[in-house]
Amino acid sequence: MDEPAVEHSDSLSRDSGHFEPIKSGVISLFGRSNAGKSTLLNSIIGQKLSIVSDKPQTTRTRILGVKNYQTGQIVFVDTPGVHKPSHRLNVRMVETAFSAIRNIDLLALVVDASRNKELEDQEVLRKLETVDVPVFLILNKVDLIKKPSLLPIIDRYRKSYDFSEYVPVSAINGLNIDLLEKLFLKHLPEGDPLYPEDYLTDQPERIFVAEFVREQVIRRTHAELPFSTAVIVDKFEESKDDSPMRLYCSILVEKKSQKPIVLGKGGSMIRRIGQGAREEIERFFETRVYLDLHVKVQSEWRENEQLLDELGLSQHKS
Ligand SMILES: Nc1nc2c(ncn2[C@@H]2O[C@H](COP(=O)(O)OP(=O)(O)OP(=O)(O)O)[C@@H](O)[C@H]2O)c(=O)[nH]1
Ligand SMILES: [Mg+2]
Repeated sequence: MDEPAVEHSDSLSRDSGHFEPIKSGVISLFGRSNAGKSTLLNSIIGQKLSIVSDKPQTTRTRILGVKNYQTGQIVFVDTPGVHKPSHRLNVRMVETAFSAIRNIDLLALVVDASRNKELEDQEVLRKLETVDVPVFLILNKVDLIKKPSLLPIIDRYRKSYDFSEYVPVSAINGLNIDLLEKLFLKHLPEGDPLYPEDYLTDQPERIFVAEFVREQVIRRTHAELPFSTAVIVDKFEESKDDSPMRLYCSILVEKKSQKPIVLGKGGSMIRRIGQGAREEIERFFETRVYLDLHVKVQSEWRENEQLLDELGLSQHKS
């Protein structure tokens, strides 16, 4: 969190000689898979809280990130992408996304402006009819399109829903992110911060470890593997004195035939996965890490309700 923390005794803040009200609220980043919701969360927070990949269905749970501003606090909620569910895992993911648009103060619909297939967004657009807070349309990935093509896209979305703001951004290179945050604050209600000023997220440390490993598997594998992999942290030992943090994880795959793919020739793939994940984990915890990875076959884990619970893929009914 790079912005100065909120400091106030009433609900006003002094900013360059005039008073501005202190704003506070929860904003959900909602939309189809791969639109760039997690990239946007990370860009706003200034730190990687949510894993990102070029494959759809990367985010599986609700991920919270809190940011303090001079004039308020925003609680951002990254959500799984809306898609057609094929397994119990995916049903839970979509339910989580739909429940995350309840009890919030502002909804940010994130779309991939470079795909320009707003018909694909019909299901998410229909959901907006049930929302009674301001809704922004965030047109992401504008670095991939030519400027003149933007207005017709905005016009088409405007016909589907009367959004409070239309904001073209590039989550990957930071274009218009400052503007977006200012607009968020403008539309949020006045109120006290919901969390203490040093609070970043509600996600347990173990989950970050599992997610950074899963991110490497998703990025380095293809076909069904990115979708059918889960990661469990079997043992988590904090670093003491000079010793590194010691982490032992299992990578679950669904089929025997997938195990040698994750291991790679002579173990080359799992070494690369381990190295990539270790770098992310070290950056996140700012400490040295020893990471031990195993691959386990757990058939049909995506249908196993108990295992889904254990993986923290909780059920959220909308
Ligand atoms: N060119 C470009 N690519 C982007 C931008 N934002 C995100 N991406 C890429 O889009 C892909 C998907 O990004 P994510 O942030 O994982 O998308 P998501 O909406 O969280 O996806 P799910 O979690 O699967 O719903 C990744 O390859 C990102 O690098 C952007 O502004 N410009
Ligand atoms: Mg995501």
